[in-house]
Amino acid sequence: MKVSIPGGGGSVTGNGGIDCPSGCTAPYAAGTQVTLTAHINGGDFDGWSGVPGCSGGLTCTVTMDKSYDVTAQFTEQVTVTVNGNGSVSADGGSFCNGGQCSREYNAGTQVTLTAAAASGSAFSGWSGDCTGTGACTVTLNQPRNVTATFAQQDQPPTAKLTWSYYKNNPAGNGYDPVDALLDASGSSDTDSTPIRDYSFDFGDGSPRTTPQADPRVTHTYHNDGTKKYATYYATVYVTDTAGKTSSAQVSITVICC
Ligand SMILES: [Ca+2]
Repeated sequence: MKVSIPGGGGSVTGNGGIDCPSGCTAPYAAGTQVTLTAHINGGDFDGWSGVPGCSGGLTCTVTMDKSYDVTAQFTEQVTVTVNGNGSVSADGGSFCNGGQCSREYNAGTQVTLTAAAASGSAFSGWSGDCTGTGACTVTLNQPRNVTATFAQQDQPPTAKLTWSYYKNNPAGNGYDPVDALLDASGSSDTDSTPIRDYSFDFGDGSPRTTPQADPRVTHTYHNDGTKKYATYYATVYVTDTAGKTSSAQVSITVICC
């Protein structure tokens, strides 16, 4: 009697000395009845081959009327967990688009898992039975658990700019000079790279401010008298800690004289 366990995934014992994988062959006198028992290790049992009358049960009884080559096929499960926005394919086919997914294979099968990030996300890497960020190949000689983690990619801030008078204008609102408070405090950036600083271009030829943490700045606008209405476009540049910038603009009109 010879027992084979292709790919592992369990063991087989039997009366008369069979204890596979350590002892997979044993001699028997003709006519002996041998009962083989499959012992699962984590996965499942697919079945016996080589003995007429034995199929998927965990035990197989053979009467030794000749030599027997018995194969015990176990299965093992691979479980994939997807953290974040992305998917994992197995050997090129769809496998897991989120949450947790499991699949069973014949023990010993090699499965190659590939991660794909969704738009706006990036693949951070594998954990569990794989590491790194490349393809993940697992050999199913035992149950395998793999987690694919996807992180939201850095997004630029959302810039917002408003303006108001920061002191009463004696000439009346809109008339030269306009003492403007430019306020970008409504800007936002809620990802892992928040807003770092603000820089203002007043739009009247004066130099752009150096980046500052304060989202607000004051500036006095004038009308040089060449036309009744002088309109300026003030711009704020909002930059996050990853260096991504976005901008917003307001217009400020100064009435002459
Ligand atoms: Ca950001």
